[in-house]
Amino acid sequence: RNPAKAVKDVVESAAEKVADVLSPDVPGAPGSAPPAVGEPTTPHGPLPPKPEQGSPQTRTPTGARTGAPATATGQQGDFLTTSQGARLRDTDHALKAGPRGPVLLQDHHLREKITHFDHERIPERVVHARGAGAHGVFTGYGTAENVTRAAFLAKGRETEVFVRFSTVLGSRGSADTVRDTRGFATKFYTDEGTFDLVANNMPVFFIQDAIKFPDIIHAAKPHPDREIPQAQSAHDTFWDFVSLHTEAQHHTMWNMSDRGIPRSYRTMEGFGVHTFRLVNAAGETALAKFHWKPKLGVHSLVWEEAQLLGGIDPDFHRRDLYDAIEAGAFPEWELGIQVLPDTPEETFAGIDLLDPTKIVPEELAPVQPVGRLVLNRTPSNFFAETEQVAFHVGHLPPGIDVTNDPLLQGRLFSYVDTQLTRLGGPNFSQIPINRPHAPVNDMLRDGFHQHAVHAGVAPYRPNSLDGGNPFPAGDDDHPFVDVPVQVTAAPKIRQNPASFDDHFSQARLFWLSMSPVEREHIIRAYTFELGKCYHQAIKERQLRCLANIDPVLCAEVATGLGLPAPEPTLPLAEVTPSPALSQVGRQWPGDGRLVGIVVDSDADLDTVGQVRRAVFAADMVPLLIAPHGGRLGDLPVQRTFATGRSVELDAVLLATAPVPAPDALPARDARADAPGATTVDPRVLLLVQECWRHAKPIGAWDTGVAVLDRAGVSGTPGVVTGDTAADVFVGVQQLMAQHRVWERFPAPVG
Ligand code: HDE
Repeated sequence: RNPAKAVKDVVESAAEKVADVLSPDVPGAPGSAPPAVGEPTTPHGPLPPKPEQGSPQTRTPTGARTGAPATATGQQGDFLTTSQGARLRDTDHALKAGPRGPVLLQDHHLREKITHFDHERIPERVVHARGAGAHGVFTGYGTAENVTRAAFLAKGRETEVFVRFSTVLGSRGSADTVRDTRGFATKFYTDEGTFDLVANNMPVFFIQDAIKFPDIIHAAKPHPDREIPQAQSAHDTFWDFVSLHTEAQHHTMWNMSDRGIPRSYRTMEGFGVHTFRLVNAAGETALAKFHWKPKLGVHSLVWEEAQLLGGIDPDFHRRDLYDAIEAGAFPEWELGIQVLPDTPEETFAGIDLLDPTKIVPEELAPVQPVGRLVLNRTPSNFFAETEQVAFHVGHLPPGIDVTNDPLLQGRLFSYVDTQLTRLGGPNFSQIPINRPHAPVNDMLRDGFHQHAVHAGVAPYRPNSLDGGNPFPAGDDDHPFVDVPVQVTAAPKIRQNPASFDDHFSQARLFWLSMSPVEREHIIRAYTFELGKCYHQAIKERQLRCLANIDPVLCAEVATGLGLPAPEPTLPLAEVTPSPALSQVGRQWPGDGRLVGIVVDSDADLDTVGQVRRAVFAADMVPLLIAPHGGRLGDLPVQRTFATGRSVELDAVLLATAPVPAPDALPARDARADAPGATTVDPRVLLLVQECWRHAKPIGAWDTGVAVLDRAGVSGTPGVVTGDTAADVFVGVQQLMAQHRVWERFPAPVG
């Protein structure tokens, strides 16, 4: 399905429906009462299966479709049964010796019900516990054929995918908008076996060798004594580790930048981090780095928004993902590769390609698009799909192979190992979401949770009893072939190459590539995080690291901490900035962005209706924010002044100047009594002032203009007024293309 067309369809034929999806007051919308089906007193036939109950759930372990959605069960039959299918008369009362008990041990239904409940939870992921997933389709462009034989990249080839986004540090129930790295793991169910691209939204990692992974994670997770802080890096153990283990400085800089607080999963880049080795049909190899490029561009929250959202809507990113898909604004990325020659040195432009703390700037090796990912379906069941999905960097199709990056090599071990505990045994690839879509014909047998009923007597090779099956694939049968890379004769040693000792040059490259406003954000982030540390020695040590990255950065953070700025201990690296790393200065489409429209019964509702349609026509979603829920005239209200908060909006339009309800508390803000003051509902004032602080475009017409005066923002950058509401929206839309009104941020750091 073409997402652009889907949005147009929504606009033209069902504009109301999209708004209704977001309206808690409309039947069928999330949060509203379910559609009326009568009182639940009589057995009735099964509900129709949801469309999502199709593949990949309907695959057998051998990849064959079963026809019936055998695994899509639950709440669909006429009668309640035990797990064995016996119909039950009563599930509300335990079996007792008389109404006053005691309860009888023989009550199998009671024990089955409670025992199953007792075991409903599985261990959360040790990292990346908090996540949200979606199904989609990947379409190859055919542009990678000269470098890889991976068939799913062929021109026009469509492959089903499941993507799971995540934060790294927080528990399953933690907030979405914390400052952290984000996971971006994609399972491509290719015809040649599953390919898992287990990526992050940052292109580098804290450590160069997998053996350090427990160290960085122990340091970053909550302190072991009090188990705080949750989902944060702003604490002593994290900064203790990264200031001592200086190879972490580059990744830490990314975390302190706006990349650490994405606006949406839809506006994140993704990076495979490691260098992979590609093999083409002729057996020639190239090195490559994988990139996901979001269609909507890279956008971030501002720190105050992220903090507010942690309380107001801890599910902000999840909700955004699901709402966008359900509204037809399907999230979209291009997969790209940087292709680098496979030389014995495994370096490019002096950059060691096995060092996962280094990037290759796009200006030196352009990212070449090789396919398109569209997420178009939300999961039917969070646990079955998002929680049970199991990724592995070793799940590779023919044409893509690993390199000797020591971080990648350790990951190759870790991912199966962790699933053994998390998913309870070695058969997790038989869980519906993990089943390959390619035919599976392995000789793995038995084990906990074995679902397959394997036929045959000879799961070994060679055999004659099963006719010699299964046979190894020949060269012409598209097998996975390990690239016969030359292993250099070298002593067995616990050591990294000398080039891995450069820990600061690319942190400096990143810093110098930022625009002034992005640098300002980085300074504030370091100052905030180090300001939350208790130990003076840690702050001083991190300042010494910053001095080796950039003296301005170091001095600004030192000032914020009230500490002297140390001198660098190493010469500052000579680097060429990479403009591609900056988020500022580009224009992006606004698909699926949220535009709040403040209205009340005094507003010109015809004009509001026209603006609302214009917002839809721009592929954005209008949210009417009114004093009460329900409808204003014919228009559905999505948020009230009580439930609407600025942080979920990308821009706000004011069609009116709502006065506070006479009985509202607080009825008026303090300044309302000042001579000549216009009284505006303080919740609307707060909304406008927050939008202004967070550098969001603001527009007003008619009496709405008075709100700008009361909020003290009239005539400032990014505040649009005009003769007609249509003009105002056009002005706001233009501003939205650059995401924020960057001029509103404090004076740039030079
Ligand atoms: Fe992971 N990582 N990781 N990681 N990782 C896991 O596997 C690990 C690394 C990444 O949504 C775990 O199934 C080691 C880099 C993502 O299910 C575990 C090392 C990158 C996800 C694990 C790394 C990642 C994980 C925990 C250093 C970016 C979430 C649960 C050698 C390229 C996948 C699980 C999902 C999850 C180990 C480093 C990305 C423990 C040992 C670098 C997106 O196996």
